[in-house]
Amino acid sequence: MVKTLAALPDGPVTVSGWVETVRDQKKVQFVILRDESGAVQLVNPATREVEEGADAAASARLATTEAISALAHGSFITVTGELKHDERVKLGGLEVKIASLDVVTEANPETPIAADSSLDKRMDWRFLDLRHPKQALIFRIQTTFLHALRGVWVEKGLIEIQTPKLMASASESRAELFEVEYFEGKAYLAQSPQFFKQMAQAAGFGGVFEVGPAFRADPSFTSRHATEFTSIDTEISWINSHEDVMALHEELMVAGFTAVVERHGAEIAELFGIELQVPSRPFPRIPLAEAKQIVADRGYVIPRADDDMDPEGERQISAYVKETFGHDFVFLTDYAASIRPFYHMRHEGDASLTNSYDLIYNGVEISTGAQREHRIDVLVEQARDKGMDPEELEFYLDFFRYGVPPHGGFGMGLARVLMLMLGESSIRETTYLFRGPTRLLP
Ligand code: AMO
Repeated sequence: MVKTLAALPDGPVTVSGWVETVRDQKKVQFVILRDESGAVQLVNPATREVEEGADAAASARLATTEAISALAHGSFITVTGELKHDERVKLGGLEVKIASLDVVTEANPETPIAADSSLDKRMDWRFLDLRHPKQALIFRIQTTFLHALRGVWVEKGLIEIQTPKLMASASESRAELFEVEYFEGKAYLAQSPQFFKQMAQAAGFGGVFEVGPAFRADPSFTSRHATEFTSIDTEISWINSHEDVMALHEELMVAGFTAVVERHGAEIAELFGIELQVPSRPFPRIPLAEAKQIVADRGYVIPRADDDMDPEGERQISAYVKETFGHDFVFLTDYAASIRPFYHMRHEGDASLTNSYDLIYNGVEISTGAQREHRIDVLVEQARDKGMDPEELEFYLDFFRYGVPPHGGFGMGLARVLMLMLGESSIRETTYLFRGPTRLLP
């Protein structure tokens, strides 16, 4: 349970927490004790020796002094004493004069990580790394953000689903597929809930959401890729185009950012040095072809032969949007069919373009969304177009053979949103336990 140190009244208290620092002076000892709600300064007038035959109280004071001198950073202790609110005390203005002290669990005296340890080393010792208030704040923000999104979904009557993570087929590109032994056969780890969230539209649910794990066998070591990540997914029926999906997407982001700014704005400013702003609606929208032209005009030509934005292109278009519209978000729309999955609906009258978008935030893609193709004959054709065997997709294609409304949705990487919101350099910082090509521990 989360306690609040600051809310304790003056007077006798018992407090528990981790030893952050010990200042062992000749006449007085100071300990900074921290729990999940903050810090308190413990003070103990030192008793360095007692005369032979001294009373039990004097011996106890000596024992407490010696215990404090021997305290290792990170030990978990419980202290009883007198609490006093005193503004002069740094780190929260709380001081407890120690009456008794109990070392509940002692920490090894050598701390394996320090403030300047490498990210990799910190990840090896993630539980110690997470003790820093800045790290814990990331996950408080995540809690607030997701809670606000859920508020919007629930208010609108969407249904929460949990889709299976063991699948018989790929749900995105076959290139990034984890294969696992499954009794006598094979199974695949879900790359996204794509097919199952669409199934809910065929089932007549109207609208669904899921916050759950997604797996990608991506061997890259970038700051934005993990082999397992938390995906925020939603899918809604009765849409006219991807515009309706973008409108919901904006509403969710505004709700999430509003809650985070209201609840954590001051702490974010203090610990991350960022004045987080709630984005204004509508977010700017730029068709991809136009965005590429803008980026080229700024002197950056996307080197890849295909039609996608690359990371530098994303940074450039974000810089342009910030300069031109003062906005941190931009929807890039109307991606070429050649670089989109078979299930994206194509433009009426121009099959080379799709009713789709990516949401870019502070220079990085955080989301992909689209209207889906719901006409079975067109869908089968588009699958064939992508070199896929419709027979392998029978279970999915069946959804479209018994009546399905026009629908669409998006998937968004949770750790990427937090990374960009807090100006962090990698999703390793904003993932509770990161998984990458060479990391399966802890
Ligand atoms: P996409 O493959 O673009 O689309 O993924 C959606 C979002 O998920 C996040 N993401 C990742 N995050 C960390 N590590 C990865 N390896 C990784 N891969 C993707 C990104 C990305 O924008 N089914 C579609 C979505 C939809 O159309 O509804 C999909 O999965 O933030």
